[in-house]
Amino acid sequence: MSSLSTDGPRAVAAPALSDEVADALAARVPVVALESTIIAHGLPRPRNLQVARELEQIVRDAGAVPATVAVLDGVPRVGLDKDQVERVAQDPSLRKLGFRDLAPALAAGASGATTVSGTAFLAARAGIRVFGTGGLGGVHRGWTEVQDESADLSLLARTRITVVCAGVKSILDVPATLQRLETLGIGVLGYGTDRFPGFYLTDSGEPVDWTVRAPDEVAAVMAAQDALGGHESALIVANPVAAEHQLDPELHDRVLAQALAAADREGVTGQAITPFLLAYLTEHTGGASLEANLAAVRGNVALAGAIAASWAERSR
Ligand code: PSU
Ligand code: MN
Repeated sequence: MSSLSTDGPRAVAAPALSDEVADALAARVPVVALESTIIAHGLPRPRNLQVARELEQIVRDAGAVPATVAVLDGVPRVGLDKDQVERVAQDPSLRKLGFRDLAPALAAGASGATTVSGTAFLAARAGIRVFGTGGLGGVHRGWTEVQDESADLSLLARTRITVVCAGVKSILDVPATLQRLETLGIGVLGYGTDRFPGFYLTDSGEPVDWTVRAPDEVAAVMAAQDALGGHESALIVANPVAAEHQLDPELHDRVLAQALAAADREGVTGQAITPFLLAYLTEHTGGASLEANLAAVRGNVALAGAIAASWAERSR
C-alpha cells in the first residue's frame, strides 16, 4: 500500500527515480524534467501519447535523459517507464496536481499529472536543474475580479530550476504576469530575442530585458545564480516558437476572444480554465493552435536538452 499511514512521522517522501534517471544523475549525465499536465490535460487524446513519447525522444536526441514527472498511486515519480507514460496519457481519472496538491495526493494514494509548479518542485528535489515545457501559467485576464494567478509563479520564486518555455500562455494577462515575475524576483532571459514570446505567437508584444544566444550563455547565468547565493529562485528561458510555426496572430486574437467569452458564459474557473481555453482554441482554429503549441514545446524541449548538456559539461 503506497498511501501514507498515520503511525507518526516518516522519512521525507523523496520522489521515486526511474533507474535510468537515477543512473544519469549519479553519473552527471544531463537530465531534463518534463511535466505531465500538458500530456494528460493540455493535449487531445490520442495525439497526447504520441507527443509524450516524441518529447522524450527529442530530449534523447539532444544528448540528455528525459525525466517525465507524475504522481502514480500516491508515489511521486521522476522518470516514467513505457507503461507509466501510457497511463498518464490514457487514464481519464488522473487529477491535475500543482505543488499544493502533492501532499494530499500522496496521503490519499491518488494519481495525477503534475503542472509546472508540481513538476518543478519534484524535479528540483530529485536534483534536476533543467525543465522543458510549453508555456508557464500566470495571471489570468480578469484578475481584479477573480484573483486567479497560477501557483507556477510563486513556486518558481522559491525553486532553483531553469525552465525553458515559450513564455506564458497567451490566454493569460501577459503584461501582468511579467510584472509578477519581476516582483517575485524570477529571472527571465529571451533566447535569441529581445521580445517576450507569446506561446502560440513568436512575440507577445512585450519586451524582455536580457537576451542570450547559446546554451552555454544560459549555463553561465545558472552558475552565476549559484555563485550569488541568496534565495533559491528559478530562471526562465523564454524561447519563441519559430515564425513559420506560429499561429496566425489575427486568428489567435479572434478565437481567443471567443474562448474567453465561452469560459465566462459556462462559468469555467479554477484548475479547469487553462485546459478549457487550450481545448477551445484547438477546436476553433481547426487544430492550428495545437500545431503551434506542439512546435513551441518541441523547440523548448530540444533547447532544454542542449542547456542540460552545457550545464553538465560545466559541472564536470
Ligand atoms: N504548457 C502547455 N500546455 C499546458 C500547460 C503548459 O503547452 O497544459 C499546463 C502547465 O502544466 C501549467 C498549467 O503549469 O498548464 C497551468 O495551469 P494553471 O493555470 O491552472 O495553474
Ligand atoms: Mn489557476
